[in-house]
Amino acid sequence: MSSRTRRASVLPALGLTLALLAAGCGSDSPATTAAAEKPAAPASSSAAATAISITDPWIKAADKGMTAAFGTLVNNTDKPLTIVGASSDVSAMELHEMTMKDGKMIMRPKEGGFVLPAKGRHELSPGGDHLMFMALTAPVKAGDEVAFTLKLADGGTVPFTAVAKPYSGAEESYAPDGGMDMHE
Ligand SMILES: [Cu+2]
Repeated sequence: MSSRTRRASVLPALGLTLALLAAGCGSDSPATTAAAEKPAAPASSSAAATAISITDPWIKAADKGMTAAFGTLVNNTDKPLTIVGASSDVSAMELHEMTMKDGKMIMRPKEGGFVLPAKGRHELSPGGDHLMFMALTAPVKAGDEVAFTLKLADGGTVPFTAVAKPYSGAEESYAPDGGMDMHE
């Protein structure tokens, strides 16, 4: 805004002519200096959006309380990527893993997040790592599409949509530090 105003007031006609010439003759032109003055676009979120894809995302249908989303996360880059968080309009979210404790499977927050190897995959499935919806604010019915966003360690964000399916498993206890069971 300010650079445009300044240029327009100093060289009203010439600036316009240069801009038109630049539009007609491709990339190597003096007018690119003006373009370079623009603040850099927040590239991280759009770059992140193509860096990670998710195959067959789905969320377990539930009327209330907790539920979880699954799918296969795919890292399309040649660098490892770490997912450190997730968010959704319908619930607070956590990254969870399953582990054995006192002879039964419990789930707990995944320390360090989900690490996707370079060009690698990370499976989220019932009985394994999953995206936990901690407390639904509205029922998620079979066929609903639920939007959520993954947050990367580098600050990028990746939006996804999961379709809701009925599923009778994944009723494991939640024990973030050993003792707490949460049953609906
Ligand atoms: Cu969980």
